[in-house]
Amino acid sequence: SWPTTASRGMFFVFEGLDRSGKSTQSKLLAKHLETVGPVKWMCFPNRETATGMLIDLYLRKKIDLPDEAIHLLFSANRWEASRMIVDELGRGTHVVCDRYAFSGVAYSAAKGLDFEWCRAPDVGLPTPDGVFYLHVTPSEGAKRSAFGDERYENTAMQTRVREEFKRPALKERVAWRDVDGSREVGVIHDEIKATVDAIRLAEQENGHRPIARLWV
Ligand code: NYM
Ligand code: MG
Repeated sequence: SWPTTASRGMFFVFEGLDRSGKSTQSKLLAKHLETVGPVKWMCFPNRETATGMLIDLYLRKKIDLPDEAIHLLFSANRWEASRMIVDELGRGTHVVCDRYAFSGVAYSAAKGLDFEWCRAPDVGLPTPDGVFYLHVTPSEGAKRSAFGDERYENTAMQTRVREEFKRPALKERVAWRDVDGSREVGVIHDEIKATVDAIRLAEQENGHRPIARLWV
């Protein structure tokens, strides 16, 4: 595990398909946590960094890359930020993240890459204290605004990604929570807020556990 101080920030991740409400909910949680202390909101891919610029070109179909190569770039994009995440948590800042390694594995495995091969490069990243998986039924998803025209934003791909997100190996030693994302924004937020506050209280009472490494 990573070295940490006695009191650290908590690390929460939002996962789900495109259009599942991750951005909305992660920003609402960040706003809620700001009432108790400093918060850092982040998203993956972070398109601003060196690897992120290539990822952005790939997603916008400006460049082509082998499935394996883009998979490793997505993972590298997280490793670029890993030290910063650990440092922020150590400083007592809560970190809220829109997508993480779980998207990395689910989207690449959905293209046919071997699941364990996909998981390997992300092994050892800082583990979140809670993952909220926002799930929407295909029929609810269809009611939402149309997909954009980035890579992966089509029904066939989303259907395959949904299946990959169900794999138990993705959730091994991970505080994973399925959240019904078909409901109203405020209802979903209230449920997540209650869960997060319970996790924070338990940590305060039992003492903070060190930041574990993912899938180790
Ligand atoms: N995506 C995201 C991956 O394929 N692998 C990853 O590791 C991550 C973090 O990028 N369709 C895909 C999922 C999305 C796309 O993300 C861009 P967003 O959150 O839609 O901007
Ligand atoms: Mg998207």
